[in-house]
Amino acid sequence: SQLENDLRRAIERQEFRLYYQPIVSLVTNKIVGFEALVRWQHPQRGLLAPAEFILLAQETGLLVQIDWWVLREACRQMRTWQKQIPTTSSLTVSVNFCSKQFGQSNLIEQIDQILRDTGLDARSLKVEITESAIIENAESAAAIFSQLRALGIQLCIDDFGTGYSSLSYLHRFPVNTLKIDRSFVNRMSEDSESLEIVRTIVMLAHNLAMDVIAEGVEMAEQLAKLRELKCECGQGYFFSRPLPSEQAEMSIAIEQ
Ligand code: G
Ligand code: G
Ligand code: MN
Ligand code: NA
Repeated sequence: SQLENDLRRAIERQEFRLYYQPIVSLVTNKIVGFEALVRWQHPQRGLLAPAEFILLAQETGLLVQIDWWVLREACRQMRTWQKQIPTTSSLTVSVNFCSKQFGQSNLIEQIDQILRDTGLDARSLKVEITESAIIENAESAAAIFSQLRALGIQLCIDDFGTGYSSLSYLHRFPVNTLKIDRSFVNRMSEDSESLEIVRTIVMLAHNLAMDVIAEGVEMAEQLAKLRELKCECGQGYFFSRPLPSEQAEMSIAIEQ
């Protein structure tokens, strides 16, 4: 297809952009990090969200290349902010890994190289991986997690609660954070079952010494409930949409 040809060229032509969505502490109300989210600045179609090209990128095998670019750019950007704005040294940047990238045999070497090239401290990097990507790499996942943790990188399970999660092995993974899928957060104000699911995920995380990010926080009621449940962090339109880098930078600069 035309879009597939365009996608192949988009990498060489550097048409991808990163947007940064703030992750906010529900205790201090301050930004503790950003999730880097890819966009495609298509020469004719304009700025495309991942929904419009991620599946195609996955099917054509191009998503791995895109994700490596995303990792490098996110690390470079965070390092730049840390040099410019002293208070950002404790911020993390979260990057999504697709299943195929997570399973690559030279994963650790490539990440280590990017950290050295960009000068970013491994502790400032957080890798987000979905439950389904873990299942698809079931045999190697525990070893990969351990190696990433040994480097100092933080680990987050994304969209938690939606995948086919095997709670029985969650405790064997050295994961730092569970990110509650936004579908539960969306419904938690009206729907008592969703509220109970959120409560249960928070308890599970805390019992396993993990912290929690609630995704898709849009309303003050949700925020109040999440605070009550002792959920550590929130992410969503209530706080901020994903922002271009200049605006993300302003949002941290004004917090100083
Ligand atoms: O950015 P949005 O707001 O539209 O993202 C939609 C979906 O695309 C999310 O599930 C998100 O995890 C995924 N996504 C966004 N950026 C990346 C990326 O750089 N790599 C991968 N693999 N997925 C991404
Ligand atoms: O899980 P992914 O990595 O799937 O999550 C990021 C996605 O969630 C992006 O598409 C982002 O634009 C979207 N998102 C972030 N905050 C909100 C929100 O408050 N509401 C909704 N509906 N989507 C959100
Ligand atoms: Mn994510
Ligand atoms: Na998510």
